[in-house]
Amino acid sequence: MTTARHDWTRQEIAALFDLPFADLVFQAQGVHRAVFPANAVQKSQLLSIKTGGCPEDCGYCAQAARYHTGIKADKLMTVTEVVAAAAAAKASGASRFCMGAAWRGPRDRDMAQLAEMVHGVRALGLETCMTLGMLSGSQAEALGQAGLDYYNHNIDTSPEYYDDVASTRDQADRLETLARVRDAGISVCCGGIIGMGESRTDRVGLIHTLATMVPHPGSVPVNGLVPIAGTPIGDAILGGRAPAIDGVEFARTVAVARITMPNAVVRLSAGREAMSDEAQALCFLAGANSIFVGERLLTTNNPGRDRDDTLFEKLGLVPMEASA
Ligand code: SAM
Ligand code: DTB
Ligand code: SF4
Repeated sequence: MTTARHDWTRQEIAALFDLPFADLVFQAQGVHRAVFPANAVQKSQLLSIKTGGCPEDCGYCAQAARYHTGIKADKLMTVTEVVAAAAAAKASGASRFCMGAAWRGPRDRDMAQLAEMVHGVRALGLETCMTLGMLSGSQAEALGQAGLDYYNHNIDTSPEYYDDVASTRDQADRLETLARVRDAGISVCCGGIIGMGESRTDRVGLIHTLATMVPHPGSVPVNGLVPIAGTPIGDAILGGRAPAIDGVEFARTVAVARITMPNAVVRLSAGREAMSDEAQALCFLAGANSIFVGERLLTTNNPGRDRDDTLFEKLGLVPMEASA
């Protein structure tokens, strides 16, 4: 652990983004090495425990019921199915297991089943994370009591751009859930998506919101947009009406997250399937130290074990052990 600042200004964050690339990455790598083992990258596995049919309108999401994306709605998986998937993930080398549900928020009557999933997955020695949408205070407490290590709830982008991304909720609603998660003693996993047509200023605003949280999120996912046909944002990118992700700009965002939130695990999350090995290597140099492994994220493809084993071998990376 190192002392972390919470008083970052937008100007300071913009100045980091503006640095020559090598200066930025050199600084990020220095911060990284002062806190984390240099070449260790955590392997996390995602499981969609409840897919599709979501009432929200997030403009990037394959699971929003209102967009025609070809994803069919499923009901909540059973505890046995989830624990079996977690055991398989552990056997293939994951040390963290993240369970995602396409809900605006869970129903109170689902909470007992969700708590059992946390118990079952933790008992395997895996670090646990859930992402279930908005939580009430009592729902957050129930998950905390079940021993959930992290709750993922992303702010996605800057406060100014958020209304262009989703209209069925405000970013302020997200911040309220995050406060409830903290109050329940659960570590916060919070980040955003790059490549949704946002500006550099929006990326500065995203990192500024995260880096001024007290405490910082323990875990910061930086997702590269996976453009989904049938969603407003995916169609804009696929149709060339908004710019696709630039690999160097993506690595800059990772570096700025690493420098401003030195103790956080920075996650190179969605979007790796479309990234070259070189682009991913830049992100590791910039301080990313966690990835999702396996062939699927929630509804989209991920590189899979063979490609990632080769990547780890090529770059001399080693898996990070579970801290749970
Ligand atoms: N429904 C819950 C919620 O929105 O909080 C949990 C699941 S939601 C799919 C989890 C996160 O995945 C979103 O907040 C978003 O940041 C990320 N995500 C979803 N679709 C994505 C996409 N097409 N590309 C990149 N990231 C995506
Ligand atoms: C996060 O920030 N990224 C993960 C996890 N949290 C839940 C989700 C990525 C989803 C990518 C699109 C999909 O597979 O549907
Ligand atoms: Fe629903 Fe989450 Fe997708 Fe938004 S990101 S539509 S809340 S599943």
